[in-house]
Amino acid sequence: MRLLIVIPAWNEEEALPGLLAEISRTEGLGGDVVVVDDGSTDATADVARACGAPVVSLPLNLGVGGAIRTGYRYAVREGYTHAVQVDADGQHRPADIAALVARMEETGADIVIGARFAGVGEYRVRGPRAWAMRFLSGALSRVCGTGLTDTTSGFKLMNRRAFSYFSENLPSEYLGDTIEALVMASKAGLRVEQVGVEMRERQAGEASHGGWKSLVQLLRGLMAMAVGLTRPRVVLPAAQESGAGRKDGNV
Ligand SMILES: Nc1nc2c(ncn2[C@@H]2O[C@H](COP(=O)(O)OP(=O)(O)OP(=O)(O)O)[C@@H](O)[C@H]2O)c(=O)[nH]1
Ligand SMILES: [Mg+2]
Repeated sequence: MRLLIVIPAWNEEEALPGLLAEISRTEGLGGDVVVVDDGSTDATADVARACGAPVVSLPLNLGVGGAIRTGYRYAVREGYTHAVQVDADGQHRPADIAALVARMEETGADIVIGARFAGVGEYRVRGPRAWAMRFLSGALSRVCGTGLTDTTSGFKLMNRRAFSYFSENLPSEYLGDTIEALVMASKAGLRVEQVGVEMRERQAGEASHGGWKSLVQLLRGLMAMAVGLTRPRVVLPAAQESGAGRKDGNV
């Protein structure tokens, strides 16, 4: 297994050093890191390089989906077999990557989501945001044919078959990298599973959501799902043909 930890980062100069230090302290992780600097206007790229992490810098802000897609292209080009997205703000615990890997090995899934609200951790959401998340989880569990509790989680492990597909197809629109991507996974015959993880509050910087904005988020989530459902089914090459070890293409 060659694991790449993809860290999308947009103006994360404050949180990034702590996360990178935590990754190097985490025993038995055995993965490489790439930071995708998503057109930051602060010192994100310099801070990451100073910590010794390779950085891919986007010339403009593409949004989380665009940043992750760049990371997957890097993973394809460099011949990684697995890629895991870990947010730069410190919400995801690097120590939990092992649980995602174990779940993938146990279930044979192509994608494993590190999920909140699955009986692990103290992360709680209340009010409209909780209703929106619960509704979307119920609907997407049906689409994906498996029980999902956290469909907007950005903590995801993919095997090469899955990240090769998303390296060319992951939408960069809002909720495209989470909700629509899960519908796309189902349409491409990729198996999705989840494992409960503890998720922290972001360690620095500002939160991007909250309160009644969540109802707007629900509507947008439903639209993202509807767009996903209009996509045609996709037949992906079998695992051994999905280009493992291939080293071409540009990031
Ligand atoms: N919001 C946002 N985040 C981006 C963008 N590009 C890359 N990212 C990174 O994507 C990750 C997820 O973004 P967050 O803003 O933390 O989204 P979130 O976890 O849903 O929301 P918070 O609770 O506010 O942390 C972080 O590591 C960001 O630095 C972008 O254009 N917008
Ligand atoms: Mg976050």
